[in-house]
Amino acid sequence: MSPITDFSGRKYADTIVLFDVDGTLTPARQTISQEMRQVLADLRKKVVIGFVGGSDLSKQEEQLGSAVLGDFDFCFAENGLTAYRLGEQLASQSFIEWIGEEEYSKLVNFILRYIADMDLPKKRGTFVEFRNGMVNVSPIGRNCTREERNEFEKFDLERGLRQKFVQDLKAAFPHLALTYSIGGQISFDVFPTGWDKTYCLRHLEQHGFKTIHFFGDKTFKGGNDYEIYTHPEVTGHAVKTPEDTMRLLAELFP
Ligand code: M1P
Repeated sequence: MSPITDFSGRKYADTIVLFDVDGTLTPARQTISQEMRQVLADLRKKVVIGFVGGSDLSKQEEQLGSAVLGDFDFCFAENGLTAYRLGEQLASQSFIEWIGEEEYSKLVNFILRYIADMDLPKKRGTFVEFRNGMVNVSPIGRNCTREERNEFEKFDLERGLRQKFVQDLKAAFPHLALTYSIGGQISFDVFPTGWDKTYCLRHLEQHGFKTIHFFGDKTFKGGNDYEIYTHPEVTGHAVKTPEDTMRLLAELFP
């Protein structure tokens, strides 16, 4: 285990604080406030900080700022399947290598046919977003407007369309060890079982942190923060909003 030499200037160099993004650092798919930026900059003088989100890095750059790789010590996009430490990319695995082209093709064909048969008030574009560590599936399509996004979320909450979609995928592909995670408003993520947010902890092993804090808003069973929030090596904190996060941080790290 190598010592935490790069973080030795911090007051608690053996403590890392990880944050979910949507609902924890920012409102869902929106940008970080100036107040939160300042809170994180002050926190970084005391501890090592990182974020772990389900989205890909480009969306996190939109939300947390284009300088995100410099503002956080660890950046974990796609649950840590795309990972950076002090701005340098870390080696990782990929979804397509794991699943193989043949099975992927069957999976994506099923998804596209399923969406074609869905009766929705609106459909837009980008129904499947292919990422390094997962695929993201959206019945309305990822390039809907913010208003359409909010409408779909409400429509889905009333009907459980994504829940049913996930059940049907599980039934159609029982031989694939896949996890389906509904972490946002309009979509769900599909990734190999075990590649949830706990995946990012693999990148921390060599650093020997004594305390790993995690803040998230979807910490309930079935939420995409649940696994890391309940991990035995992690001290989990459940929050409801970014304001909640700031309040808790002030209590924990005065
Ligand atoms: O970070 C939570 C989720 O954010 C987005 O979800 P949606 O677009 O449905 O609101 C996606 O990037 C998703 O992958 C991610 O898990």
